[in-house]
This record gives sequence, structure tokens and C-alpha cells, in this order.
Amino acid sequence: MDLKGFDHPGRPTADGTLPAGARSVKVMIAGGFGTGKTTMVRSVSDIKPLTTEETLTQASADVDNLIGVADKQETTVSLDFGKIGINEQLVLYLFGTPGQERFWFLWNGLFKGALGAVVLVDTRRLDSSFRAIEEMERQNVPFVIALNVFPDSKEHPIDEIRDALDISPHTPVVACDARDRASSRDVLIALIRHLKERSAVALESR
Ligand SMILES: Nc1nc2c(ncn2[C@@H]2O[C@H](COP(=O)(O)OP(=O)(O)OP(=O)(O)O)[C@@H](O)[C@H]2O)c(=O)[nH]1
Ligand SMILES: [Mg+2]
Repeated sequence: MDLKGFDHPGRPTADGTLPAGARSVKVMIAGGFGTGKTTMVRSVSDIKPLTTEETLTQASADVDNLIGVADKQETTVSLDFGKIGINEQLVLYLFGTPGQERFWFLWNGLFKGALGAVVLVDTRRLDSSFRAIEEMERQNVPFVIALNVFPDSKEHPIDEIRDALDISPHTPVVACDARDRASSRDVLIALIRHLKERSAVALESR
């Protein structure tokens, strides 16, 4: 993969595109409650990730939709942090968001300087990721949708999922297994491609 253009530490440009020569990129791993954000950061990180997991309390039982994740024991209360070198020129710093609604107030600060995001979606509970998608659009952070496939997930045509999530036809949708390093890495590469394509389009229209 050609990653020319990621040579210097990157901050978002005024129009939100990739800076020429970015070397390190802040990427958010977002999505609804229990969609596999911490799992993805853990599986893909080159360093021992920092996680802020706390035992799920009864307080959230009536609030969170636990279909498919009823045996979930822990939840992220602040953030997950990991790092992955994609190649010698590019390092991604990964920031996993908390999924529980009561911690969403933290999102504003967390997104500062983020160049892109992965929004994890559990197709058994599509609605749990609506808010994350809205937030990406509101904060103008380009994103890819990663469908985290659980054993009892049904297969849905991608177009149906696009319609249900109401996302632009330009937003990539990829399937993954967040527990698998190679699969999670592929999602991040899909995001980088998307960021590069957006930058190329923005440059052409200048
Ligand atoms: N079968 C399967 N289980 C998964 C997968 N990804 C995550 N899990 C499991 O699903 C549960 C939820 O994963 P987490 O990584 O904690 O989800 P999260 O999005 O970080 O959750 P919050 O921080 O609470 O919002 C855990 O029990 C994981 O082991 C997957 O791809 N396949
Ligand atoms: Mg988590």
C-alpha cells in the first residue's frame, strides 16, 4: 500500500483533510455500547493497551440494550488507548470511546485532533451505534463503519445496512472480527484509504 504523504506528525487541516506528510494519526474507535471497541483496541495494539474497564453494575441494566451481550462483565468508563505501526512511515494512535450513554459527555474532549474514526456496529443492535454516527457527522470526523460479526449475527446486504444507518454512499462499510488482529488491522487500513481518498478529492477541488 502506498502511504506516501504520512511523513510528519499530523494535525487536521482546516478543512479536515489529512495534512501532507502526516506520520502519526489519531484515530477514534467509536460505536455503541458493547460493540467491541475495547476488544478491537486490545487485539490490534502493538503496545499493551491502556484500558479503563470497570465491572458493569446493575445501574446500567435497564439503560443498556444487552441483547447479544448479556454475559458482558465490564464496560469502558473513560477510554482505551493503543498504538499500531502500519508501516515505517505511519503510526496510528487509537482512542477507544466509552459506549455507555452516561459517559458520552467525555466524547467532546476525546475527539480533539482526531483525523478519522472507526464506528463499530453490531448488526443485532444497529440502533446502539446511531448516536456514534451522528457524533462523527457533528464533529466532522471522517469514518468507516466496521460491522463486528458475532456468531449469531445474521447476514444483511450492505445496502440494507447503509439504509438503516442512513450513511453517505461514500462511507466505507467493512465486516470484521474485532477479536482478530489481522481483521482489525484491515479495518484501520480501510480507514486510511478513505482518508487519503478524501484528501485527494479535496486537493483536486482547490
Ligand atoms: N463473538 C464475538 N465476541 C466479541 C467480538 N468483539 C467483542 N466480543 C465480545 O463482546 C463483548 C463486548 O466487547 P467490548 O470490547 O467490551 O465492547 P465495548 O464496545 O468496548 O463495550 P463498552 O466499552 O462497554 O461500550 C465482550 O464480551 C467481547 O469478548 C467479536 O468480534 N465476536
Ligand atoms: Mg469498551
